[in-house]
Amino acid sequence: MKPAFVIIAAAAAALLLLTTVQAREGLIEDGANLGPELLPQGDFENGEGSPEGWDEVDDISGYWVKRPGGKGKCLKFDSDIYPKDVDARAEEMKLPRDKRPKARPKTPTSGKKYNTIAGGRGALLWSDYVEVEPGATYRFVAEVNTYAPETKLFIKGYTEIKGERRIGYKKYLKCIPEDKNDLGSWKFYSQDFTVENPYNKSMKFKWVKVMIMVFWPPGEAYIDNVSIKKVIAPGKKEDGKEEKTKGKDK
Ligand SMILES: [Ca+2]
Repeated sequence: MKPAFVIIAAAAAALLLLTTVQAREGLIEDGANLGPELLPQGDFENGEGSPEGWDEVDDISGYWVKRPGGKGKCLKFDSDIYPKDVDARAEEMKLPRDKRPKARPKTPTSGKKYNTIAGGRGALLWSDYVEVEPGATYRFVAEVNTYAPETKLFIKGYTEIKGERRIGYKKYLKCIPEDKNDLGSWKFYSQDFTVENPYNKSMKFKWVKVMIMVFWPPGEAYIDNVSIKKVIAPGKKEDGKEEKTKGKDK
């Protein structure tokens, strides 16, 4: 029996060897048979002060705002901030909402700005756990409007080791328009992912979380309509049974 950390380290190493699937731009309507939405708060419409289904926004690097140029709400991120401002706010975020002071304005940034969060950890926000079926394939979609920074939406897969949930899988969707003229307009990005370790199929990933990371170059980006849906094999229904009209196609 290998210690858990050896298994996790081996999984991480194995996954680094995998070829990253190129993210595709445009709303994907390629005829794939998709299951129901698994990330119900990916539209950021519901909540009180902060969207449901996600960690609380800190109102300095992440905000819950009206969607620019459209109906409803979305997330806004700012990566042009010094880490000390984000850290100070993180301390205040430990207080309950009704005892928490309002976020102070950020310190103006200057110079090459490599020392902002854009050049380091990025502006971050995590979703709650989403249950997944080990080994199944999912379609991950996000709508992003960036004015400068590249955004990565990570899928982090969790496995259970001795009753604890541990990350053993990660993959990301890269969101930045190829054409710089598209900065400042909404675009869909999509990628399919299978939460498994191809070198250790016995490792079962039962949950994922989405981690949004907005980083370089320093600036603002908006995010809406994050979605995770199961990709169902052609001719199969959600319950895995054959569709009668399609016949047997094993
Ligand atoms: Ca929305």
